[in-house]
Amino acid sequence: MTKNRIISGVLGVMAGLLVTVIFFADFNQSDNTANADNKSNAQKVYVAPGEHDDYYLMASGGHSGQLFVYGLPSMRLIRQVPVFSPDPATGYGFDDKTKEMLNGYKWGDFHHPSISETDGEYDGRALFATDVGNNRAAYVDLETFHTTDILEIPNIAGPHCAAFVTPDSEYLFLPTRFSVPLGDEFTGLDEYSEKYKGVMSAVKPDFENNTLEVAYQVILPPWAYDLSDAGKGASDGWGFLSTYNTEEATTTLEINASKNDRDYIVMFDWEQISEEVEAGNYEELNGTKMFDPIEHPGSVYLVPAPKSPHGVDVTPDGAHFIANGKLSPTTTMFSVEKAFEAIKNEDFQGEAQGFPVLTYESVVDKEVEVGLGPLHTQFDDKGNAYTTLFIDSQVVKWNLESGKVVDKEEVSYSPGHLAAVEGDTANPGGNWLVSLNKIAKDQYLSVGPSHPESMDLIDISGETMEVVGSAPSQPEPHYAQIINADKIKTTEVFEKDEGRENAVWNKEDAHIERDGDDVHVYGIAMRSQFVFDANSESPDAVTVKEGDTVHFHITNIDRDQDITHGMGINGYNENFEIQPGETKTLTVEADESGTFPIYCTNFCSALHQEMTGYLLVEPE
Ligand code: CUK
Ligand code: CUA
Repeated sequence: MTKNRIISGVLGVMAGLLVTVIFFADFNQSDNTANADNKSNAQKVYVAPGEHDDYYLMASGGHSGQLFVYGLPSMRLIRQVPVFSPDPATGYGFDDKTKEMLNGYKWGDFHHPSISETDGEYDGRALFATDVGNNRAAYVDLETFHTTDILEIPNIAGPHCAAFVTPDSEYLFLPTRFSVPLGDEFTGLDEYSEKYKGVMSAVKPDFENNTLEVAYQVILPPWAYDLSDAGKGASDGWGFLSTYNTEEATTTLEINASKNDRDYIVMFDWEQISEEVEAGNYEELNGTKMFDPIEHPGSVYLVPAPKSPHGVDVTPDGAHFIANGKLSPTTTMFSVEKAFEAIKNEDFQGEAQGFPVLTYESVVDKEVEVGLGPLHTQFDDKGNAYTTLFIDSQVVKWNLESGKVVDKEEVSYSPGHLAAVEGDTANPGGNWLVSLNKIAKDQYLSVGPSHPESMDLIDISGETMEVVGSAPSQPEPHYAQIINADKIKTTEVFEKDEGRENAVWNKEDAHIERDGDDVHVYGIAMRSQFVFDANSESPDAVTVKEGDTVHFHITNIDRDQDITHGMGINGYNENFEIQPGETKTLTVEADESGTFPIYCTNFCSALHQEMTGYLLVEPE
């Protein structure tokens, strides 16, 4: 290149730079305001690498059966916690304990997370999950983010529990979407109205042992119980359920369950019911205490609500409950005080399936014209409600006092639930709201005919709402709860418990015991080796005979934060992780002779690749 050409080249670059500078100067000037806004929105949601989000968003994973944990406001997916379905990444459902917990189930349909509460506020101890698909409830310990118990519940079908833990976590109530015949005898659909029942379960959490048990069940009419919420404050001791199909249709529900102008909100006095059950007013059915409120009246009342209501939500002070009629353009706000008054005055318009129906007029406070397809409502700290409009693809903000719509915000698209910061508690945060949209359409890079769901992050700190962020999610969050991060106190490593069953804490103690055809391996995992038998020439090999059953009891003796080991057996269809300080047992059948490499599946050190061993199965 000649000197001249270099100079002209430099000049060309300078000219280019000048154009660039002028272009940007111009852009900055002409679009100053929009630019500043964009910047502040970006700043609002930006959480720098290494910094932590302010909130956890705990989203149900729908028919994945898992819990999705996001950070807010960054909307980063932090973890998927397996609850109702197996998970190869962690070996959930593979090792003996979780395999027994899952009991063969391949899927679950988790709609509504419910964080435990004290005084009507999230306390960060546990999260409860319910499985609409297979009639289970689960306890997720929020110290470890591990599912510690799964309860299979008899006599019910489709526990579609909403965020419905009572204010001091006395009970988790599980009303059901599907009515089924009571008892074990076959009953055809022709006897639906008489013999089918919607059974609601009261499940009691045990915070000492991180477990759940059925306390009792309540017989309700054969309707679909959709959502529910616990009373608090003014309505403490009561629960509220929305219903549809009070038509009692058994076929083509889309048409036949939408005929009535009004279905019911069920109000029930769970404190009274609990006392009655305590006093012995129940019958046993399949091992549970079954309470019949028809036999023992005075605890269940019906309030007419338009029209096939979906969500029912109690205001933070507990003085009102709000029903969203999915086929009505209004949401209806009812007064708890008026309802109590109407019950006292027996202001009944008649009865349905033997239960007294209060007159609509005696309980209604106001109808709010929100828009099309209202589904769910949350609250802020300034007396406002936020309701999703499925058909309009909007979130509407309205004032509880005036009943006036304050603002509407477009979301993308078709929102189901929404979650505000602690927005279903006695003390909502009032700064963020996430719209859980059912349909993402064109929001993200296309991945073919089916798209992820979408979640829009909305700033609700001002008078008007603004979408400031968005994140995709896997199928299919229904509800989510947002909890202050400082309420969650996680375990750093599992305690070194010398007395723990099957645990070995020194590699010198690793050994193998044979008991007939059962071989018990008491081994350790540490950076960067497995030791199964300290006295063997190949301490990282396990030799057994074809036909043996091998129980790997493995303790991760690395008690440093985040040093997790995994143990995969090549060709064996088995893998599980062992977190720092944890002991797990995996049982496999050595039913074919051969050589099966064992290797660590979690990258744990520079010599992770060396962390291998063998399962040697000798022919018979
Ligand atoms: S349901 Cu899914 S959008 Cu199961 Cu809470 Cu309303
Ligand atoms: Cu242990 Cu990789």
